Amino acid sequence: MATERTFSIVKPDAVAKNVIGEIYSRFEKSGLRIIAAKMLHLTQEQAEGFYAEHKERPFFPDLVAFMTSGPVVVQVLEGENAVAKNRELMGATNPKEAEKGTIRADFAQSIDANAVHGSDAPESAAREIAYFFDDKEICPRG
Ligand code: RTP
Ligand code: MG
Repeated sequence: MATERTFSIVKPDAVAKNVIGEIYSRFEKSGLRIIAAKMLHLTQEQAEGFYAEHKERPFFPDLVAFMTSGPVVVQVLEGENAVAKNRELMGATNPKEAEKGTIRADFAQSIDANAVHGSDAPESAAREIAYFFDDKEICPRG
């Protein structure tokens, strides 16, 4: 199986809860490698641009307000089947529907404050990685 990359965000609620390390530990235990990472406080413009595909959705203003409410940690994960593996670790968008033992079941409180973001396909992963990282900030390992 081919090595793949995905893009991930530890959202403001999880940073505020002090569970960055617990979430990173789940990535690592699943075999995914963190090959780029940084903490930042998204501007309104950065959040709107990142979620541009949801611009017309009724939850868009709340989503942007939430994502700019505090710092986030953004990372690139690499490994076999990284996109699907990360989605599995995250659980369903709504934590009430997320399977036991997933990041959202364990750390999220609502569909807005749902602890993490993860790319939904290799194509969106490539776009999202490029949105936040220059090539020289990514440190793949052999
Ligand atoms: P994400 O993009 O954050 O990884 O989450 P996702 O694929 O599971 O969900 P998506 O449909 O892409 O929605 C992006 C984020 O918008 C918020 N949302 N709120 N109130 C609502 O009905 C609603 N639906 C989505 C969530 O925070 C979701 O993660
Ligand atoms: Mg999504």
